Order: sequence, then C-alpha cells, then structure tokens
Amino acid sequence: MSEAAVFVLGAGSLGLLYASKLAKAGRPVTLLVKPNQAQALSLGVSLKASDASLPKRVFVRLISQPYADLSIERLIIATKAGQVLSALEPWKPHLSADAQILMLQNGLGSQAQVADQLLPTQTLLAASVTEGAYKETSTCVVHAARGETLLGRWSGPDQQAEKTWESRLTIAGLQARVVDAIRPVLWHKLAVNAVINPLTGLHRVANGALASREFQPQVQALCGELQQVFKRLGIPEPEGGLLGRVEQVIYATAQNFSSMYQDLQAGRQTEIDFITGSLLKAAKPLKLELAHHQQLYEQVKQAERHSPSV
Ligand code: KPL
Repeated sequence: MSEAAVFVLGAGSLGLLYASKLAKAGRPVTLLVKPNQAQALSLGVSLKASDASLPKRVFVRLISQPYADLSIERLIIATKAGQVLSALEPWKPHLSADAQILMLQNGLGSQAQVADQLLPTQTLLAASVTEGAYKETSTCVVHAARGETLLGRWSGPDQQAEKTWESRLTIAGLQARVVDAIRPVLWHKLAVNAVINPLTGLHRVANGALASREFQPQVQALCGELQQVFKRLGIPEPEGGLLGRVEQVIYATAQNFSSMYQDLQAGRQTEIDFITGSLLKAAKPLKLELAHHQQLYEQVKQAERHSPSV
C-alpha cells in the first residue's frame, strides 16, 4: 500500500525544512501556501545542509486554495504559534476523519486551540523541535544545526500515530523520537524560550551573550520563577535542572539569533503570548507572582507595538 502524502502548512524555515527533507527522501509532499508564496516556490525549495554548502533543489507540490475533493490525511503544522488557527481554517474541512496532525509550534496554547477544533476521530501530535534552520531567501532554507524532534500524542485515538511519524521523519534524515508524555517536554522547551527569547529580543544580542555576567542575575531569577511553577504543577525539571538546561542551550546555540530577536528585528508579531503569556496564565490560579517574567512580557508587548509592521 502506498504511503499517504504529507501536507505541510506553513512555508517558514521549519515548514520548508520538513517539506524538503521528506520530499528528498521520496515521500509525496504538498506544501499548503498562501497565494502570494506559490509563484516563487513553484521553482522548488532550495535546501542547504549548512551555510557554506551548495543548495539542493527539491520540487514539492503546492496548493494555495482548497478544492472540492481534497483529502488531508497527514498534516504537519509549521506556522508560528499565533498563526495556527487562521492558517488552518481553510484546510480544516478537508482533514480526513482519521487525520494525523503533527504540530511543531513553540510554547503552549496553540496545541489546545487545535485540539478543540478536531473531531474525536482525528489524532493530534505535538512536537518539541530543536532543529536550527533559517530562510536565506523566500525559497531557500539552511539547515544550520542538526537537532531533534521529540513527539508525543496530545489528543485522539490513533495509538500508532507517534511511531509512524517517528519513522517517517527518521527516514527523511531528521532525528525524531517518541516520548511517553509530551506536555513536560513542551514545558521544558517553553522554559528555555521564556528565558532566552525575550532577553535576546529586547537587548538585540545573540543567545551566547546571556552567558555573560551582565545577564546572569536575570537568567537566574527567571529560572527561579519557572522552578516555582514547575513545582506547583508537578512538572519534573529536565535532567541537569532547569538552570542547567537553559545554560546548556545558551552555550549550544551561542551564535544563534533567537526567533524572538528575529521577529522583533523584522517587525513581526512574536510568540510571547504562547511562551511567557502561557507561563503567566498557568501561574495565575496558583497565586504565584512572576515579577521578572511579567516585566519581560510587558516589555516585549511594548516592543511589538513600536515595530512598524506588527
Ligand atoms: O528555540 C529557540 C528560539 O530561538 O526560538 C532557541 C532554543 C532559543 C534557539 O535560538
């Protein structure tokens, strides 16, 4: 039996990376794009293994408008967290009754929004992604640093879905691993993003700058507040502790400019509501005051307001 085609919603860096890797491995892939993206991408997606390598052109099928008998059985949602619902809207009626949907978003909040919209027969998986990728042009993606896709079931009945996505991604050359419980893993990633992203975005520095003495007190205070929330919610800390994990990511991604830095720089809306916003929402009923995170949240919101195109 031939394997179902994979549909990828979102032509950002992760969307192009996953689509081109799957297509290169021989999987039928369809990118669901906005009408204004279709023309450029009709010449294919260029995938670069690193900054210095030559791009490989990969052709993927493109659809910018749903048609009557379109049926989507396997979908990767690769948009920013804040765009998931509006991007999914036109395609939702075309999800098959047993569709498997894999979400790659940072933070928490968008997964529950999508789960609320699905039929009980459709299965939703969430992933925490550490792949380093950026777009060099609107059609060229650079796979700058190899990472991992940790995935697990968020909702729905298909107990085989995690394993099949794991092997699908592994065959495509992406490191993927099923975890028993995806929610703590998403919280760990949220914690890392809640420390690194607002600080680097507001101060316009690369991730590695946070290792300097100047930022140490803030990094520690933010981790301390996160620890209180984890404790009260019963979320185990990652191996090596929360501060240890944040420091490890700061060192491992020292040269990177965080996604929030890039969003603020480009005048785009950030994912602050799904990162720090979700953290503050979780802390409220626990009556925990997270003064440092609250302050960063307000500062990023203000920076967004002052960005010309947000
Ligand atoms: O996930 C990231 C992001 O920028 O959103 C980190 C891990 C901070 C790497 O830059």
